[in-house]
Amino acid sequence: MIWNESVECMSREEMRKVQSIRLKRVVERVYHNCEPYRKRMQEAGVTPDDIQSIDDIVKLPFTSKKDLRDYYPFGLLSAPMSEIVRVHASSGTTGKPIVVGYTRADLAMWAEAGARCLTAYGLGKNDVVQVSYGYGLFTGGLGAHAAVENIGGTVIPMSSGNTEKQIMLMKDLGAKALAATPSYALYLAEALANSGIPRDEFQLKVGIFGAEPWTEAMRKDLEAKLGIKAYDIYGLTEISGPGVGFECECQNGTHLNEDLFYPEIINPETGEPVEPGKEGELVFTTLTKEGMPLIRFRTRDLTKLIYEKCSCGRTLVRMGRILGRSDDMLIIRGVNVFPSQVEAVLCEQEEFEPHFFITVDRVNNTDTFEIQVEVKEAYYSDEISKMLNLQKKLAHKIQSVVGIQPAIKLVEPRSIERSQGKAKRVLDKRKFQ
Ligand code: DLL
Repeated sequence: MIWNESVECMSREEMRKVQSIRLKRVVERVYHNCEPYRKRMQEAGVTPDDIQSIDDIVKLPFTSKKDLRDYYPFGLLSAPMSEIVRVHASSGTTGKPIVVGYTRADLAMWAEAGARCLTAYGLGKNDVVQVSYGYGLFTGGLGAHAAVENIGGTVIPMSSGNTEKQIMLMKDLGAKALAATPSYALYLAEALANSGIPRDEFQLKVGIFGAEPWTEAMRKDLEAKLGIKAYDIYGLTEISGPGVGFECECQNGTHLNEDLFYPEIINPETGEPVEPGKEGELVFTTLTKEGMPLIRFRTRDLTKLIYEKCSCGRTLVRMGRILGRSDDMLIIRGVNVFPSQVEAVLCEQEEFEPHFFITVDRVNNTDTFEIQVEVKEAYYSDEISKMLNLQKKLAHKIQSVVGIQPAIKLVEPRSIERSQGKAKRVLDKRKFQ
């Protein structure tokens, strides 16, 4: 099933027409209604008249996270406050959050994007969906919630936390799908196993996982532990929230709702477009938003775009898995390391749980790289030699993937703090020096 076939299966030519019309409209909107955008365009010597088709997008200046902070809270709105019916915010690593305002039409557009996702996961009006993303300023809870209502499904607005109750309601209310971060889903999987309730008392079949990078290996792990099919959902507060992109049954990349959010991939160093199919930084222009449209917003997410038609019939462009944000990337002794690489190794090793914590520091002018890893119950032992062997094996494996050797610290099962939202897996002490 496809929610909006006329759009999701549109020919490339038609899609470009839609994108061109919408781009012109949104550029007019920000130029006339948002001072910082007008100034920025004037400085770049561009006027709305210079934008005649989607190809002209490269003439427009970028927007960055810093702009959202500089114009905190409402400086980038392109609609009067009287039109704004909701705000969401994303907490940055430092200082003030980023605040986004939505008009009624923005919320409807977002719910449309979400409905396309859920339909692609095979869900419909007869299905119960447990939304275990946090409700509140975070877009996960309310975003997924609106999507379920839009397809006519039944939403359990659980939010995150209260794990025992999550399990009870999942069973009692017959949830077919669970929407959560992959790390929280992992936690729920553990809790489910420990509950002793037989799996066949649950109706759960579908996982709707996103809000943080996760690997193919983690997908397999979650699918095996929960007995479900796990789908990716992608999104970010600045652009709307969950539903910017979704996987279809082919699971061969994440389709982007490109009639609503126009994607580009640029070289993060130069800002120039990369060759088609190459990896780089994902940039979005919101094509229909009214409250806070963003032009060429630099996400810092690293991925690539795939334009070949998907076997599901959708023509919506796909993006590859997100390796991580450029700001998640650690540079340790000159080597680029993504926490997702560590996750992938752990999921593939029988002896360990994919729960880990990386600590990076600088001692005597040299970077240190330590990873705490949980050993599975069955492999945890008091015998030092056994533990040393495991440690060596893992250090070696990680070195072969990331390029440098970590100091592995093996810890007892269930000793690393579980996450109920986005996992925090890194402490970079060098930042405080
Ligand atoms: O995480 C929105 C969301 C909620 C998406 C629920 C999916 C499900 P932010 O808090 O603003 O918004 O964080 C956005 O999270 O730029 C990516 O770095 C990361 N991210 C989101 N989805 C995925 C995904 C929400 N499926 C940032 N895979 C984005 C990898 C993801 N990274």
